[in-house]
Amino acid sequence: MSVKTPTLTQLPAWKALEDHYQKTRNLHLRTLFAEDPERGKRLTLEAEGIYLDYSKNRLTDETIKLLLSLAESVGLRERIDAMFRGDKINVTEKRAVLHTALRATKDQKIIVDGQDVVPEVHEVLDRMADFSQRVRSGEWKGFTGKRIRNVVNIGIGGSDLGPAMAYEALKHYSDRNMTCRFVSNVDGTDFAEAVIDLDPEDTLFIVSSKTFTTIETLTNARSARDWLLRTLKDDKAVAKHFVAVSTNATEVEKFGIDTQNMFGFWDWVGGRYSYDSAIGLSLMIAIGPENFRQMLAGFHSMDEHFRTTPFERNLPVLLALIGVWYNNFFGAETVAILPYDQYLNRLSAYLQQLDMESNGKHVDLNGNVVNYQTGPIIWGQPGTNGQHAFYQLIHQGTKLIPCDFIGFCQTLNPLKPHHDLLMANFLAQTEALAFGKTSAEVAADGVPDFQIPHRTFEGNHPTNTILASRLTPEALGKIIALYEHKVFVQGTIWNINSFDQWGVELGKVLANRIIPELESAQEPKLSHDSSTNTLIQRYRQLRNAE
Ligand code: G6Q
Repeated sequence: MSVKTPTLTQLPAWKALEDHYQKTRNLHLRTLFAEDPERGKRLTLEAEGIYLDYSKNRLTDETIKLLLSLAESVGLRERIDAMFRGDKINVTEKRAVLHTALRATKDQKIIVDGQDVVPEVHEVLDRMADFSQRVRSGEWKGFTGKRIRNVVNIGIGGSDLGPAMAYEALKHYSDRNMTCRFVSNVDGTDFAEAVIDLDPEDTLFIVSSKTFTTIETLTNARSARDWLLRTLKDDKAVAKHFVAVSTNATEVEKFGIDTQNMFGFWDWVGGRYSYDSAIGLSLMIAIGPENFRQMLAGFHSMDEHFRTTPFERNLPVLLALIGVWYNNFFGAETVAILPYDQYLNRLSAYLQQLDMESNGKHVDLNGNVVNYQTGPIIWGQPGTNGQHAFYQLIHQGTKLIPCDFIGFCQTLNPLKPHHDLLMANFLAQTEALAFGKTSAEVAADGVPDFQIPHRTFEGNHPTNTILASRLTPEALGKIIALYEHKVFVQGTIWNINSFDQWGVELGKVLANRIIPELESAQEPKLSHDSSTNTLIQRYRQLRNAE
């Protein structure tokens, strides 16, 4: 790990960007487009079937040049090589970061602690494929001999959001004779509603937990076991209705799941980077092994693009640099992810974890508190729904919100005239955000004077447009890898560890002190602050009230 001295904000490349920002901050996209009629063609990039139009950003060729030189001066090339090589770049946990190995081809060699991990990855994938086929074909039967019709993944965070997002995204490719559900919240409502109409005899639970110690997941898994045994009344049924995905065989066994029915992964796969490992088992059962492999091929092609392409033509690098430009120079605090595809309705929730858990850090790799902004707040919803809700603030509020618009040229549900309407909105929004509507234009429409300021649109709101042909498993893999690497590039620039999550670990222990205080029959002796004490007492008094 190279220690960066001087710190980021003292680098000449950073200072040059600061100067450049002062000179260009008021440039309007209207001017930039007027001055360069080719801008919308020029500031684009196509790779691996993904087209990125970054022309509607508040930047010039000089901005890109300076951002690229920032990437060079923080040693990005060296960090990319270190990650792909399996160096232990997750320094606080002393781990390699090798989600890219999960989609490596059989002929690759990736050595961790003296061992090539690629054969193990493929062995697990083959076992997953075999199991998925047996479930899908009906060969794997429930305890009473019925074929499995329902798959319920129990997991949380990285062991939930990925498969849940991808299942929704690839529902078109799923076996519609099966249902697939995801239970994550420790709120019993989540479990209760997920199984309300299911029959235990044809339901398979996949307990997904890297550590197999996460309280939410284990509580849900125990409730699932009770629910199953209430009907099937024989402990032996568990083996037919429960499988586990974990790195912790001891805990899996303790829970009562046969380790024969356990699918492993490795400590070099972070939770939020894990859905293309065995954590994706529910997804593989839903869409089938072949589609899952297509998705991995998509991931891999974006990995190779990222690893080998010069930075100026490198999709994740460019997206990351543009993000840094707004985050660190314009002071933008959030980024909106706006997919124009209903199947991607969980994408922003997924990217929220990927980005915010990775880059929500305030100390650098050397443990020093940073004096610059790190990861942005990620949020969003599919268009066109968001247009009828929060776009108002993006168009006319006081905040700068860079947006990623993601769309597809072909629909999977060709129901005329929907797709053209959807895409007309997709295109119209980025156009309106960039160019707005001047007061003169509003007046020319005959709008009464008192309304003119209210109906004027400043414009100059930056967007990236990401366009692909069709939402296939492969395209999904490419899009997710694009964002994974974008997050990594930004983390590299900010010199932070994008691969630990001590804030999440804290959450896992915080409640432990209060649980016995809520559960005890005796009035507990409380020693929290006065607010927490009073709330605990109030909860204890009211929870059983009529
Ligand atoms: C992801 C995080 C976190 C984790 C969950 C579930 O990067 O570490 O979201 O995935 O807390 O953890 P387990 O898989 O160990 O249950």
